[in-house]
Amino acid sequence: MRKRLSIVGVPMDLGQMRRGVDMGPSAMRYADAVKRLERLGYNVEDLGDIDIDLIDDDKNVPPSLRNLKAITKAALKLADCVDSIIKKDSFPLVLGGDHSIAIGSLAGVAKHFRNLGVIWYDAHGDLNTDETSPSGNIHGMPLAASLGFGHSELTGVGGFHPKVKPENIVIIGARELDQGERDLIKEQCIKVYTMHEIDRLGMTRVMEETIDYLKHRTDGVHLSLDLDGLDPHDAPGVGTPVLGGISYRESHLAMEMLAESEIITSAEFVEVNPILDEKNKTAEVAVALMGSLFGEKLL
Ligand code: 4U7
Ligand code: MN
Ligand code: MN
Ligand code: MN
Repeated sequence: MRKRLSIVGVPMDLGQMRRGVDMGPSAMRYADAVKRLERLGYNVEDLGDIDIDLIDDDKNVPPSLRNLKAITKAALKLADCVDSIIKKDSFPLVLGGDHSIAIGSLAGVAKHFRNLGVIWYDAHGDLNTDETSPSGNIHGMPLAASLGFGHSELTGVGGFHPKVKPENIVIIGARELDQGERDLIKEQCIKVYTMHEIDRLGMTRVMEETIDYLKHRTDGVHLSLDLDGLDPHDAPGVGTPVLGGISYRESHLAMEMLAESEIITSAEFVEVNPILDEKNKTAEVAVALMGSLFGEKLL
């Protein structure tokens, strides 16, 4: 991993219905993200937050794509920001915000890798389109959009698509998938470790296989970590909690193995909602996991 690290916050809450997730970046900063990473020897710059403009959807935007205009605009800004971070040879670390921001992160990162890999650590697949989404919430669509499926304004961010090929994706922690998402996973042969595989194989084997799989076929890997991938007992401050998730310890192990593998070239931590949290627990968990991802060790 590079020794320079650039943090950018994206106070976005328009990709879903529960207010408060726009305060995620502040909560992770309050949990001392910057100090924690500096202690590991990184040269950390905090670029602050991207401005999110409220743009009313015009009459052409269907209710199945709530806040399409504002989300697209934020994605363009974030893509530019991530692009310039990589250009100056720093590691982009994006703090969310709801998961719709991944459309921008991936658009920025994908400009730099011909064969980008993506680890999607999440209870959900985020593989809906406006045609399959049961909610119309764009935070359930970013992985589909990055594959080139869905509305052209979302897939076209950055002026090219797809950002990632289906065979370069690994989803870890899935336990709630909509029918359209299941169909897309099968049709596109996307590799998924559901909670069943995590229980059965153990996190060690899941991460060994994931790293081995991505190492050989990609030239960079983006980690998109939705805090709802963790069990709500360990990460209660999320908008769409699902029981039976990945534990705090398993998540540390996963991050430690990624650190050792040195395959990760960009990362984002999303869906931290301080209003739904217990004290600042979920932000603290996110920052602790960042520590492990960037090489923190006890001895
Ligand atoms: B998250 C959902 F229907 N699939 O599309 C949807 F269950 O970024 C949830 O992973 C999406 O938190 C969750 O609205 C998006 C729903
Ligand atoms: Mn999720
Ligand atoms: Mn998600
Ligand atoms: Mn969520």
